[in-house]
Amino acid sequence: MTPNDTAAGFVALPSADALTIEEANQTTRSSVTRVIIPVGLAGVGKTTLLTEIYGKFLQGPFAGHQYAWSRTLHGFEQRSHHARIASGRATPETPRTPLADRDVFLHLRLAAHDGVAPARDILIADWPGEEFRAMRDDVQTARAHPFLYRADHIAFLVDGERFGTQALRQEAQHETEMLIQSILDAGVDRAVKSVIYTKWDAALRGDGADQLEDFVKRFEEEIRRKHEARTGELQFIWTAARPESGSELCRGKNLDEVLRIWLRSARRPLEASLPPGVQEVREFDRFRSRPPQRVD
Ligand SMILES: Nc1nc2c(ncn2[C@@H]2O[C@H](COP(=O)(O)OP(=O)(O)OP(=O)(O)O)[C@@H](O)[C@H]2O)c(=O)[nH]1
Ligand SMILES: [Mg+2]
Repeated sequence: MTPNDTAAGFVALPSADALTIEEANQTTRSSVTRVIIPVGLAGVGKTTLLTEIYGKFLQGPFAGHQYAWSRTLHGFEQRSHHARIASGRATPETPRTPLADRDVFLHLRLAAHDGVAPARDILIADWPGEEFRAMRDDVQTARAHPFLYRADHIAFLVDGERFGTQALRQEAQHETEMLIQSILDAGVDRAVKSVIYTKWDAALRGDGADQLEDFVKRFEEEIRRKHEARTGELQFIWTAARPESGSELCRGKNLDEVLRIWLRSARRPLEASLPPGVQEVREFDRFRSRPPQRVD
């Protein structure tokens, strides 16, 4: 079955769990693809964000698009399983992303809901927080990731729950700043486009909720002052992918906005080269050798 079959009303059967770099390369060569890398330490909510976006498409059109196909349907299903009531758990949970997934991507093909614009492929990294911790602690680890340089959009995720908790927020801010600095030092400046606060439901019920607005305002001013000269204008979005029951925020709050800015991200020019001193690795060579077709 091919993606074209979905246009005829068929549903693609589950395929791979996730794509390796080589398989992702094939996707980016063959169609208009946005490569998105959500960045954040363990537990910030990366996998939950992705699975909840997928979940929205199971309910119908979302963010001006509808689901057309996925090469990683099984991977989305596996990641969503624990969150479903059917799994029998009292609290929805996302399993920790294993270290072995340090370079895998999930894939979605989305058709424009108006039926006019061409379908879009989107590859979203689901890498474990440990890998980003290693990047934070050593810029060489970031430089060794060929797909970091291929990203059209790097989004930094910030744990809203920690930002809403007085005892945790200074450390959370510090960790985020170190991670941003380290990844920027790897030379990906213009791909860094957004900062996404996760778990906003938990931020609002934390013991520091009454100073949250001021804290976030100062944090954003600081990030803009330090980095926007390199990154260009950054967008800040708060989200609640999977709020706890009783929250006034609905499930998937603001994920439509997240997906829209991901899809709008300008294609990163393939000729965008590695910074001086960074060795090209085999996969990156292969990727650069055959530029994808551009139709937008
Ligand atoms: N209250 C609340 N909890 C959330 C939300 N989003 C995610 N969580 C919880 O946060 C925990 C960690 O989420 P994950 O998506 O596994 O985090 P991750 O960044 O993928 O973590 P690693 O895979 O370990 O790097 C899970 O128990 C989620 O249920 C949210 O919007 N609100
Ligand atoms: Mg994860």
